[in-house]
Amino acid sequence: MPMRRASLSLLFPFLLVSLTAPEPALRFRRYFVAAESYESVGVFDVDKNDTLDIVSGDFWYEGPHFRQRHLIGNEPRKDQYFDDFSTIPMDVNADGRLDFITGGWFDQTLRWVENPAAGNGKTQWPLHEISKVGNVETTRAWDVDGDGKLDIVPNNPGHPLKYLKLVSPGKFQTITVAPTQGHGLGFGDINGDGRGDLIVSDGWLEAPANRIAGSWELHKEFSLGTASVPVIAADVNGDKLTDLVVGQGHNYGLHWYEQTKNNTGQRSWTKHVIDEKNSQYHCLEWVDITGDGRPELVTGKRYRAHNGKDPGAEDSVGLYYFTWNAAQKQFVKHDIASGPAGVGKGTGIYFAVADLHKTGRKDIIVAGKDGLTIFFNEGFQRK
Ligand SMILES: [Ca+2]
Ligand SMILES: [Ca+2]
Ligand SMILES: [Ca+2]
Ligand SMILES: [Ca+2]
Repeated sequence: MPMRRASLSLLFPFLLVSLTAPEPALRFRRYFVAAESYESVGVFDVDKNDTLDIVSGDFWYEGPHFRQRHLIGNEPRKDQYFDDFSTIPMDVNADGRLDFITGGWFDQTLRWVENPAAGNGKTQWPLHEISKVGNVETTRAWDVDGDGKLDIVPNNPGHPLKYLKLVSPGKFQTITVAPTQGHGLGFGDINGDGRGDLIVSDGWLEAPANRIAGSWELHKEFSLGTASVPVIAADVNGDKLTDLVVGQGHNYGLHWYEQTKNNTGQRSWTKHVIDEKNSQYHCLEWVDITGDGRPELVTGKRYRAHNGKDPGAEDSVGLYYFTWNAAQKQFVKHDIASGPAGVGKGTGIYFAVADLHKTGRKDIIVAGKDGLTIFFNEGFQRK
């Protein structure tokens, strides 16, 4: 009924504007890679030919098409999982080829997997045990001691909190930070003294001046529950105070905690809802995918995080990005792939964001018990 629509827009021009000018959304092209059920994926140039490759579980996939795949090893299945909960690229043996760091809940071991010098896909990758650290929920890499090099920080619920520093090729030093920790882990400078602090489920640990020999003071200023890995530490609202973005790894909810300080310097935290419609926000990334120079939040629901036993396990799965609306002081949710399992895409426990084809736009690479998929970032939709 074109006549009727025309007269409505004459009467209410603002109505037409508000309906036809939503916040622009990125378009993603979905690209199937493999029907594997590893939950972690990393991106790096395995064979040093200047194309980025994908590494997930027992396979690596040659860029730029990711159709040629090569066997890395034969990790045995543990219950319904593989003991492979991170894919952190790091040249551990200093031979100029990137290896990766992983570890698992069941074997309680961190290990590095050596990218072999010869073979280019014909040789399996040697496994090296780093340390028996306790059940590994997942692992992240941050420069904890501030020397400009990444350290390895496993989340070991119920076990001591520590970071591992690569001190010489193949050799790590373990520095214990706290006697125990819960589910969830983050890193960032909470108190603005220039030193990155560690965030655990029941508070934050203040980095001492000497981050190797000093003691880390726990400030129990919040309780995050069964929190995501990572917990994001970033200044969400632009007031120069570091805030937190926290997913519930095994329950419903995604929140941000606003840091405020009163005039005596007393810190407090205000919890704000980002999204309570989904559960199993286990893995979050804070990265600029829109290309405006400011980071967005990329996350989603992990498919079968606890093999169907978590609240919301029967719900649709999804991968999303959230932009910050400064005027309304809230996050805006954008779908990348949501819907019933098999239609939407779960996020796994460790996903990667990388510009795979040098387009200048960052793509999202997601593993999980519902397969390995790339979402190529095609920029903003043209209307
Ligand atoms: Ca390559
Ligand atoms: Ca190496
Ligand atoms: Ca600090
Ligand atoms: Ca802030």
